[in-house]
Parts: sequence; structure tokens; C-alpha cells
Amino acid sequence: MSVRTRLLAAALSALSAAALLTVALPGTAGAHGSTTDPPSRNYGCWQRWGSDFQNPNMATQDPMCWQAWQADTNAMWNWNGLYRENVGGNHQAAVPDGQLCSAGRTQGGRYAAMDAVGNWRAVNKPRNFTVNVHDQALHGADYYRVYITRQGFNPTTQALRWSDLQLVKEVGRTPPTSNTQIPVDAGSRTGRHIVYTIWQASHLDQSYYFCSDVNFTG
Ligand SMILES: [Cu+2]
Repeated sequence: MSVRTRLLAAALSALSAAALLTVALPGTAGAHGSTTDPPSRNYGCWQRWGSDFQNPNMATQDPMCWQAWQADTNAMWNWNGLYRENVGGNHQAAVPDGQLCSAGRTQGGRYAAMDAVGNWRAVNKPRNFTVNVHDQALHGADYYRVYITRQGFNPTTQALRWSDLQLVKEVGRTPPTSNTQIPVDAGSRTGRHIVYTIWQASHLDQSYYFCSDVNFTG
């Protein structure tokens, strides 16, 4: 091989290594999941604006998504990556009050904007509704826990604390399936609330924390 050919070959193999990396990274990031209904904050922002995230109308139509997209677009592209590892079941120690929606500023704070207090877009739900968790990577679950804020908590003006949450449903070991449906009874709650779902995955100690904004219509 001439020097020129060798240089060219080296350049090409560097290029293909870079191409492989580019392909491999989103694949890795894609291997998790989220609450898709009622949608978690970042899944909802991705769903509503992912194909139009630079549209300035978002600032007035959906201001909490706007601030989140401005803060870190990767929080939406990686809507399935809002988890912590090696929490050992001690969720309240790992996730401080005021940081419940970012899983305690997990992943270097990527999801910090999910903790911002304000008028997040909420979906209407009747008293009996279903939480749908999309287990994209087929991890299965050791358990799911679904909490709802106590009546009187106002998610548009108050930061979320553990003491604002009431456990309404616990589901035990769940085999891997791409969508898990969890029926929930919100009781006598009305109006704006946060549904907080903890998904303890089974493949390793990986815990997911999702804030979903709802409006109970009774
Ligand atoms: Cu995962």
C-alpha cells in the first residue's frame, strides 16, 4: 500500500467507527420506558412538540414544555431515560423533596426542568382511570407504585414533596411486556393533581420516577 492509500484506509476506518458510535448511542438511550398515559411531563412534551420543538408558539400555548425544551432538549429526546440506579428501594432518600419529577436531578440534572412549578398541560381523567407504562426495553417490574397528590395540593403553585403524595396502587412482580396497564381509583379527588409512578425494573436495580399532570373530572 502506498502512504496515501494507507492514510485513506485509516481515515475510512475512523469514519466508520464514528458512524457506528452515532448509530449505537441512540439505540442504547432507547432501551428504557416511561408513563405514556397519563403522559409523564417529558413524554408529553416530546409527544406534542417533538416534530416542531422550535415553534415559538409553544412559549404561550404550552409554557412549561417551552421552558423544558429550552433547558435541555435531551430530556425530551430521551423521554425513556428518567431513572436512577442502585437506589436499593430507598426512594425517599435518593430523591429529595422538590426534585421528585427529575428523579433527584438524575443523569447530571438533565431532567431538572421537570421539577419547575407551573401550569403543566394536564389531561382530563375520570375517577377510575388507567396508568399505562411503556416498558420499551422489556425490563419487567419488581413492582409499580402509583401515588396521587392529596386533595388541596396545587401543582401549579407548589413544589412536589413526598408528604404531598398518597399511595393509591401497588402492583407486584410483572413479567416483561411492552405496555403495562394499571387500573387506579382516584377516590374523591377533583381538579388538578400529579400522578406519581415509581417503576422498579427487574433486570437490575433501576428505578423510574414519572410525574403526570391530570385534571380529575369526577
Ligand atoms: Cu432501562
